[in-house]
Amino acid sequence: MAQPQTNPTPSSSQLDHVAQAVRDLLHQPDYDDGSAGPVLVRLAWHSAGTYDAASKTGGSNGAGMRYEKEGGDPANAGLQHARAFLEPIKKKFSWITYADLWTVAAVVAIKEMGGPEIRWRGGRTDFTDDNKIPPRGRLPDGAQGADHIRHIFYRMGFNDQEIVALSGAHNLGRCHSDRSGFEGKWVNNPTRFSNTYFKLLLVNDWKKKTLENGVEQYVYVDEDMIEEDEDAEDAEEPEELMMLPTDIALIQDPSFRPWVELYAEHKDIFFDHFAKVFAKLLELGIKRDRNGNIVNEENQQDGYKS
Ligand code: DDH
Repeated sequence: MAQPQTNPTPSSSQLDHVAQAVRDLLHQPDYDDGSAGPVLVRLAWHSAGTYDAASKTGGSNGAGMRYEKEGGDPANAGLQHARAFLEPIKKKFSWITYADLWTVAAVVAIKEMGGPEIRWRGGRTDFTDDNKIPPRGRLPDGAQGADHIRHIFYRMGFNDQEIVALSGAHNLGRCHSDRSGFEGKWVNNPTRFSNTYFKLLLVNDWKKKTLENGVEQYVYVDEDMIEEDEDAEDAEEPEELMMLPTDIALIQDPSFRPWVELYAEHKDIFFDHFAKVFAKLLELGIKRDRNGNIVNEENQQDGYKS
């Protein structure tokens, strides 16, 4: 029987260099809210979120988004920006695989944006063709509700608590009408990792709004903020905050909601749970031997018949 392939995890001094290079590129004054961080986090999440526990397919190994089959999935629209941000690092440190780079970049970005320290393990390999890329349609659709969220995340092996904790990543970044069709940010400071998303979910009166493109989302305008701003001479108009239908499902569902309440009240618990569940996310689809090296098993070598 052929020996399984392994790719040793990078040494800590090698990783320090990569981590520093990621920190150095986060500040992007001309991009979105001034940081590459949020889109890097989304890249890591989408690279792992294709996992299917039943067939043990998909997951963070392979960096399949380099191929049209996965990179061209409408669910991944916009993530080419994240990949382009990281390309110079890949060029400089050619020993790191894309799959490791995409996942470690998110961990570095989260920490740098004020989030928790997340355990990261390397050794992922990159696919050399698109045979092992799973079918499209495995990532969540923001227009749907609690049943859909469970269908998608139970498939990956997450429970309700883990789903809510992971969703706290929407403290970061924004929606772009030319990517997902949704528009706007969830919190006022979208480049600072925090539990504000959960607080806003609970305190605000979210109203359904249909955008010009026909997409429905929820919005809230802080009336107090407008009044204060009217007194100020050169007040900028406050930007409407938004929630996806899937975000609102977290406060409507009786099993999700207690976790939203807990995380809104206890930032430390949220950080602890988020760190654990994000580490778990990044390990989806990965099997390690007793030295921690990733074993590329026979079944992962099999291609998909498409
Ligand atoms: Fe998300 N997310 N996400 N998300 N997500 C979007 C942006 C970002 C859903 C839909 C969207 C997670 C879960 C869900 C981030 C991280 C995470 C956008 C906007 C949509 C739509 C894309 C665009 O227009 O650019 C849905 C649905 C779910 C769900 O059902 C639970 C999870 C689990 C994470 C994570 O990281 C753990 C981040 C960060 C962004 C901001 C990206 C950016 O460019 O800014």
